[in-house]
Amino acid sequence: MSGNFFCPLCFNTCKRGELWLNCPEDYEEHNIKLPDGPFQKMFGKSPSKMVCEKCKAAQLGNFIRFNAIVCPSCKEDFDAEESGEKDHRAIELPLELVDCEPSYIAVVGLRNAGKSHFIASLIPQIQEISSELHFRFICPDPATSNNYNMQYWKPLYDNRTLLPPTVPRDKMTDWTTKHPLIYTMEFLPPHHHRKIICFFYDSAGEDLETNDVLSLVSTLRYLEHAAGVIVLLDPLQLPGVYKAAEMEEYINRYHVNPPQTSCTITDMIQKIAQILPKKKGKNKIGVPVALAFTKVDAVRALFGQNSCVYQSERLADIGRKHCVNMERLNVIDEEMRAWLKEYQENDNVLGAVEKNFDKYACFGLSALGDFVLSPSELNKLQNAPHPYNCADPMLWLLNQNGFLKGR
Ligand SMILES: Nc1nc2c(ncn2[C@@H]2O[C@H](COP(=O)(O)OP(=O)(O)O)[C@@H](O)[C@H]2O)c(=O)[nH]1
Ligand SMILES: [Mg+2]
Ligand SMILES: [Zn+2]
Ligand SMILES: [Zn+2]
Repeated sequence: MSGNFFCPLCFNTCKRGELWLNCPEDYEEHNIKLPDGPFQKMFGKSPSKMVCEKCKAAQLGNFIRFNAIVCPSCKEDFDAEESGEKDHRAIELPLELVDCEPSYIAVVGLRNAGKSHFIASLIPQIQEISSELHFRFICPDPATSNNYNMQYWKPLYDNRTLLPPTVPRDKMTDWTTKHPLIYTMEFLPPHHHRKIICFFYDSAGEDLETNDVLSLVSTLRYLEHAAGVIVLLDPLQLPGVYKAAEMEEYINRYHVNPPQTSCTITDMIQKIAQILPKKKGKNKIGVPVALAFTKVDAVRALFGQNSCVYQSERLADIGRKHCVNMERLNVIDEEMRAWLKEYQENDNVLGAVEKNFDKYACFGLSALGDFVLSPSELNKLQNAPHPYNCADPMLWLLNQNGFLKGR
């Protein structure tokens, strides 16, 4: 990790030596600045092994270790906040951040694109394939496990209810929702041994609808640092899909809204392209962009019988000798592009993507599997979700970033 630290919570940058190490005993005067500098790097202890000397001196315990780091701007905001119910965990970040390469994964898409359901199903799907692909996927952050369980897993998988719309970032009040989801990934042979810390941001679609580029840049500031972007697209928002006779029944049953004209998929892609950093000396964006169509269960009738998008349920096909099966991803990419060409009509998504992004690939996934609402209760699912292909965009991004080898 370089000398500068980009805070995944407040999006400010500071020097590593300005970060606070947090003593778990809740004595503010115990917290110290992160020891940094060349000497520390060569001979120093990893912060996760450092014990709090003040706890030792106060005989609270000899081996009480610092348990989190806190960014100075977050701390300043926290100290200035006057409201009664302050929770220090709101600004604590896992110590692993100091030792791992950070990797910011943005999940963006218009309102209703399926972002929240995608994230709900992505996490268990990554977990499921991690041993096959020889990497460890671990949550080092108590706020994340709490947030994931309460906001995603419990409602969708335990209670089988659809998730409510995500609150736009500037209206968020509960700190747990402001926290991105934080996981570490450690890659094992045949991959190069590396450990990264991944931040997943679930954004509200409204964030992207604004035409005010400045406000967009400020809510999506993490995009400037993104190692990869997953753009989720609702296939039902493609003009050709919405019009298709095969879709009529589904559209009526679930009251699907017609494609938005105020912000089309192409408009959204252009906005994202404005924020992402351009490749040096080039006009295109260098960051890999995964264009993932969600809800493909709903549009099955518009694909051929033997479409490979729907043949990916077998876990064994995802990997090849513990590497990512790139052939499978390439076939899906090709098929999705051809499909998009047929159904995008006057919303020229492919044109916008081609023009702006250097590296991109298309995917098709379903966060819910065969989606059936209960006839009696609105928003209740009839059976538990059985998602498919949700990890594909992530596997591709990890491969493009050199973390996972492909075959
Ligand atoms: N058929 C189908 N519908 C889905 C799926 N995922 C989401 N949806 C529908 O799309 C709606 C919006 O999803 P949501 O994740 O809240 O979208 P967000 O606004 O982008 O976060 C949900 O209420 C569901 O009705 C899926 O995998 N299949
Ligand atoms: Mg949402
Ligand atoms: Zn202490
Ligand atoms: Zn911060």
